[in-house]
Amino acid sequence: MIEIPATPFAFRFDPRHTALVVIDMQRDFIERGGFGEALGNDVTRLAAIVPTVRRLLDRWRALGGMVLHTREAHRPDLADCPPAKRLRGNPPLRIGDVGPMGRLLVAGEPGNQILPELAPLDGELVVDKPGKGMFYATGLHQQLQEKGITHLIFTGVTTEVCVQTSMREANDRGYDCLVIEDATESYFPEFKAATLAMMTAQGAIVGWSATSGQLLQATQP
Ligand code: C5J
Repeated sequence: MIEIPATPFAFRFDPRHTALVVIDMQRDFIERGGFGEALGNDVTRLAAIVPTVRRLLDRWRALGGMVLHTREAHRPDLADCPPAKRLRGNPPLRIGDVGPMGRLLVAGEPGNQILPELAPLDGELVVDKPGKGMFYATGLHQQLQEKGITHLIFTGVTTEVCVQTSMREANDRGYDCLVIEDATESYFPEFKAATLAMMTAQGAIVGWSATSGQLLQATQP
């Protein structure tokens, strides 16, 4: 059992029953010309966490822990994309439209690929999710249960959308969840700060937060 200092109090986990979760580190959100930019965001903020996520991946792989990657991805026929999601607002490009990296948020397109620096290795679980949360319409809970996973450590983007939604879904399903503060990012710094504060408030009502340094220190070989 490993214990690390965390907010609001120490987080204890057994790496054999803990998965490192990397949420949506795909070109659609992090590179210019993708879905994130189509929504009017400055995407440059998000790339800053890539080296930190990579350090955590390297450590977790060295420990032999389970790694789970997600992508926000829709089927090419968009049958899994409700009109309420696709037609919201007035962006220049919508989900399924063709942009510089192919069709936005569509599985198999260049923009839907995970950044090469963080590419999944053979044997790592990759979940394509049509929603913001990783449990909705994915069958993931059963797969994690079959592998004996009880704890989840979250990284990725964006803090207040897909990371927070996935962590809340996980909390409701009984997982103990830790989010790594400097391995998650938002287009809006104030939303990131508020999300971390609200999830860890009230005695870790959704879960814990810690820094990558704290996790690396506690998992030194
Ligand atoms: C968003 C995500 N922000 N991965 N998706 O639409 O957070």
